[in-house]
Amino acid sequence: MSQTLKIGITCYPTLGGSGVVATELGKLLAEKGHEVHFISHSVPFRLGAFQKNIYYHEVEVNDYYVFRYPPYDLSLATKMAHVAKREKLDILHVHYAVPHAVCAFLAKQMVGDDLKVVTTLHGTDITVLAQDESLKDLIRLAINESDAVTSVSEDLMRETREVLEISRDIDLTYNFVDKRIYYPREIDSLRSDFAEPNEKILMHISNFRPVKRVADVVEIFSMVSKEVPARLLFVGEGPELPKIQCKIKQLGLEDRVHFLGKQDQIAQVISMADVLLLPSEKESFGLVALEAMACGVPTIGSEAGGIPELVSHGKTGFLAPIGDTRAMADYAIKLLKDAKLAEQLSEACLVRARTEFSSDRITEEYEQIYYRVLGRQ
Ligand code: GMT
Repeated sequence: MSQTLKIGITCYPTLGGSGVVATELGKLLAEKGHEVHFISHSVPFRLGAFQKNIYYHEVEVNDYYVFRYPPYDLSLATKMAHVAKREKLDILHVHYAVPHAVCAFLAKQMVGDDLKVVTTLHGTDITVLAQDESLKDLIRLAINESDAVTSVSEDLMRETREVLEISRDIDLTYNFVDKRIYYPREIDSLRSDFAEPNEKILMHISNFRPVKRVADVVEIFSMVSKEVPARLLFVGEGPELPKIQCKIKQLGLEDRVHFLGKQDQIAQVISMADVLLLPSEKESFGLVALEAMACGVPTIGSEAGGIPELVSHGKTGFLAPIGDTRAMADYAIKLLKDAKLAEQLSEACLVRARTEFSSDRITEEYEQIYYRVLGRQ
């Protein structure tokens, strides 16, 4: 099927893996000739340079004087409906149930049934928001009324069914990486800014929210650095950062820990690492572990959520129960002391990322879902 479509995409444009996946998907669909319309409050941060077939529609919030809280969700729903009618969209693909799938549901009521809604669940909409009784019915409605629902892992699919007590079909569509961007980069000069040639680099990249268990990263590093000359690089920013900086000071590790802040060129940054640490409490997928995998960097982390579907234990990394920092440190020591094992894992990472999680494959899976809901298969 090569018929091109008109697709509206809504995501959280300013942060997070869900925004990255939605934006990269839109760019890839546009490259394949589909017309892609991003509908959001800001330009998606990974959109980059002007590209053929990509349009951006900004949602402006009406702050009429009676509104105590300007209703962004209503403005978004209205904008979706306007864009869908004017541009004759076939599909609205929304990333996150709240509020995006709810807004798409409203837009569909305004436009008519020819407009099909595809909702992708990314995690915290289910693992956090759907636990809130006051939001449960709304999330269930948005999911049940979507023409197709996709989940980024089997674990998230299971949790969605369990928490929301729903039985509808959900497609498993893993996240992906573009191999033209994510591949092992030449990093010798960058690396020497942080580590001596004999030192290993451990890295953690996140938004430093409590679910990421960043304190575990510090504990793991503290144990590892007693056995292996090593440095720890933190990438990203977030609420736990000050606490973590205190902990590093208490443990006397300041000289060996570096904070790089938010970074755009993640492939270059990750390529410096010998291992990525991801000891999260919750993680529906763990996009950063896939980005690392595609750069040949194994992950050591927790067995939370969808991580075991992504990181193949013993082959592309090592996993331990949530909070078992001793086991994670032991795996890291084993890996960092054994050059042959490290090379084996690194090669397996490249193969797995390029086959199981290739952008070509996953983009096609999404296209098949679009054609299916439109009855054009
Ligand atoms: O992990 C976060 O805090 C950000 C969050 C988001 O909104 O982007 O990430 C979720 O979606 C990503 C893309 O599908 C997944 O890789 C993350 O695992 C997921 N986060 C959680 O489940 C905590």
